[in-house]
Amino acid sequence: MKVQVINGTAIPHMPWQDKPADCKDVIWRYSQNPIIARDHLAMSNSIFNSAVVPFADGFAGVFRVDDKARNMELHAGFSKDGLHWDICEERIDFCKTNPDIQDFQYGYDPRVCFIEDRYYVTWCNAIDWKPTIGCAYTFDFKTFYQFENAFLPFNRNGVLFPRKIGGHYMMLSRPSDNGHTPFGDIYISQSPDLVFWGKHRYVMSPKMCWESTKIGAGPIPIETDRGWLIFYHGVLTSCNGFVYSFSAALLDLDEPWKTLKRGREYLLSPQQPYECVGDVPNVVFPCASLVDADTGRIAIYYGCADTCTSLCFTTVDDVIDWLDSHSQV
Ligand code: BMA
Repeated sequence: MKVQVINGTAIPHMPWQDKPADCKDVIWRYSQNPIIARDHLAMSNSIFNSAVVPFADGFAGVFRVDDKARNMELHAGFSKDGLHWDICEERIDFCKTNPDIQDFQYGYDPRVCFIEDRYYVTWCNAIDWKPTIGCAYTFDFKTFYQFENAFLPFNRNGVLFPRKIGGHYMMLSRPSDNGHTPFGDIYISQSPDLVFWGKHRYVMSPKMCWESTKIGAGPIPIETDRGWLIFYHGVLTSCNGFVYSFSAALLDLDEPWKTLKRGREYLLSPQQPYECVGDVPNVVFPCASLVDADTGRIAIYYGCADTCTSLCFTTVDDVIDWLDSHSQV
């Protein structure tokens, strides 16, 4: 490995696949995609845009499950191999850490971040049916403790960093509107305690055609000796609607509002049938990237066409080599 992963863990139990000999891209898809079908649960309309982490001797996750009444819910799940998932039939019933926390209205696009001693979940949560960033923590993926929303509406794509930086917790987010938001930049906010957020800084705006409508942070940033490696989605508006692709960037380790490198092109765009056809066509939406600290291999879980969940692979060296030759900041 040329680039070192910092503060990572080994994930030998992920069923890694090597890059196929005929693959010309930096990211390659798992050969049996999608790994979670829309009807995985009897009650599910779709399962997508979900977050997975290494847990105990396997994996755990928080899944976006839209039910057949088209409510948007969050469900916990467990897996030994990262491919075959036992997803709970019942949605997560959050324990409120403060009685004033409003009852769950909807939740979607979760991310899971291990910080210090527990797993934090951030998701798009409604206040009075207006989206912002909901926050909870769990130790076991059975009991989830909901605490204060990070921001006022409207906001989406809240993504925590896995450690404090300069004495503060950090969160990327994407201020938005109450609809399908035809704009969007990534910002970063800082907090001493994960409750009070401030010192907001601008990070990135849409730049290239593939992301010209809006961008939003994806999985939890990966710490490397070159900077924080992030994957982020970008949206193009075509004559037939939005097209969601994703790419990568490197942020400064100490001042992560500074973008060091940023992909000129997408790394993955909707091209396979399960990415192009579904409830919302032409969407790939990454919410988790698991990195094997020993080898630098990366597994990315991504939602497909707002319908099912897939897996793809790359390596830290491959992505950073590509950023070194394909960057436009
Ligand atoms: C975004 C979110 C995502 C979804 C995407 C495409 O605004 O709602 O959950 O995948 O739109 O529909």
